[in-house]
Amino acid sequence: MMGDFVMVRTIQGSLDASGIRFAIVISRFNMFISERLLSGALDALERHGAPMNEVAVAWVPGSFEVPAIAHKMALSKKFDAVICLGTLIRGETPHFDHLSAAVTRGLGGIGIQADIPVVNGILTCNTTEQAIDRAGLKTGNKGFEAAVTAIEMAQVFKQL
Ligand code: INI
Repeated sequence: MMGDFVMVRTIQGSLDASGIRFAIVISRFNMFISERLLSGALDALERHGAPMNEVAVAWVPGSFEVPAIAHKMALSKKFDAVICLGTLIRGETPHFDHLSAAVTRGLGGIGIQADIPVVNGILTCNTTEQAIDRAGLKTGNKGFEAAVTAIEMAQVFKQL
């Protein structure tokens, strides 16, 4: 019963982005889709009150390069959260499985090591159509969702 636990301290993040400094790392590969993820992320930050003049956007060639720059930005102390965006599409490379595993593992490690939230907004899709659907068509915009996750996580970090 919920009432049995009234004395616990609940830690949970609000979706208030005011005063939070965000970095975005984005891959240029599959730019047509990734730029829509960026629009979604910026839209989410602005609508939740983030100081937009403090948002930094770093472009890298491909998703494989995202973790290295995310790591640098996370360690710089200039940001409170890092949002990583990119688009990996299986149809276009036999390296898809290696690339997506390396990127996912890389980002997970950075977040834990750097002690600020590092959010994985990199699409891993089987087809271009699936990627388009996740970048603002049928299934929302994963860039927007990644930014909202970063806001919530930054707020959780603030409480700890
Ligand atoms: N990078 C992507 O971001 N998405 C892809 O779909 C992709 N494909 O298909 O190969 C891709 N490859 C480039 C890779 O991320 C690196 O930039 C490259 O291997 C150089 O390190």
